[in-house]
Amino acid sequence: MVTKSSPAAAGLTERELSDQPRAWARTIACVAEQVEQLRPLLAGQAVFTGCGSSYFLAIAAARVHQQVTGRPATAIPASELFLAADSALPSGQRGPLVAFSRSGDTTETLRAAAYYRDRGLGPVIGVTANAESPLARDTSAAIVLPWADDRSIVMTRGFTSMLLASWLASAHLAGDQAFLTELGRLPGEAVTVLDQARPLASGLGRNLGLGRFIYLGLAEQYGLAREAMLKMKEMTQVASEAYSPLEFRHGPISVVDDSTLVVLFSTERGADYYRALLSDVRRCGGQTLAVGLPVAPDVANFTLPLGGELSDRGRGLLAMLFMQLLALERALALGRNPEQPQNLTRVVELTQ
Ligand code: F1P
Repeated sequence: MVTKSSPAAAGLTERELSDQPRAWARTIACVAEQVEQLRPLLAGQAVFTGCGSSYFLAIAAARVHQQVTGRPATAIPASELFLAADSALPSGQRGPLVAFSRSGDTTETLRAAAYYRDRGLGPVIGVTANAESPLARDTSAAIVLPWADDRSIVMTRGFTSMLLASWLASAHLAGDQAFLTELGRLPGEAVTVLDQARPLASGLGRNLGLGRFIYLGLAEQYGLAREAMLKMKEMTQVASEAYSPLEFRHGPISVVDDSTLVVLFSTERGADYYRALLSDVRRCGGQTLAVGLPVAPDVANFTLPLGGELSDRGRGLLAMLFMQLLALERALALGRNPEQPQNLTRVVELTQ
């Protein structure tokens, strides 16, 4: 593995995190300009791929693509695509591969793209923040978002902007005006959320009585929950886990104690089940937080209602701002430098 380190600068993560409304607005304009060129390439059954944060966003991208366009879509970690294609790829796969990589340089993602291209399975569409990268240059088409590149190792605006780009492309492809209108509102909503979410993120992030963070998210929000878990791990090295909400009772609930915070991506779908789920967590001594769809005050210890008029998907993207802030606040409370996460490099390049 070769290390490419990123320059550390005080407050870089904070600045990039706070820049998301601007990055999202540019992303919306960029995808609107490129969508006609992408439309023919996106036809057919789609596979979404990436590594780390970019794989987690692939999960959220694939779920929404299938839901919005009605076309089958699946997410596969890049390494599995070339190491275990026989069990990972849908049999008889024909259609686009959408490969996400902030750097556009991650070896596994490039190998997955090459594997797919060499077998003639369909066009490869890169989504990246790096215009000079192989993923931008050597693919059938690319959505390039240079304003979303993070200089920080830990991805913040890169994650949400690449995901937004994918959701926009799916909405354009399906002609889903309601979803496009909703996505268009998100930069404005994000300004408000960044402001309103800070006190809660700071209060919980700096509460060192909490030592384990568990994130629960349904459908596309499962990808978001895994990214929230990864932010906490990368920035703080504090124990964190992620599950599909009702999976949590099937074993993982055994770790809950009074140092556990269970963070639910609160959604319309599943809402009927969440009161009982969070009540079970509280009975085991854990603290609970619902972010997204407003819940009654007695459902969770803490709530952060988001975007009253939005759908689960819009609220989910806004919820990521809080999740990033929570991890950042915990890192600062522990005296860790979020710009220099332990054992991590900005790009994982394989030498074998
Ligand atoms: C993907 C990634 C990041 C992770 C780490 C290593 O990078 O796995 O998610 O935080 O920095 O790289 P990329 O392919 O999106 O550039």
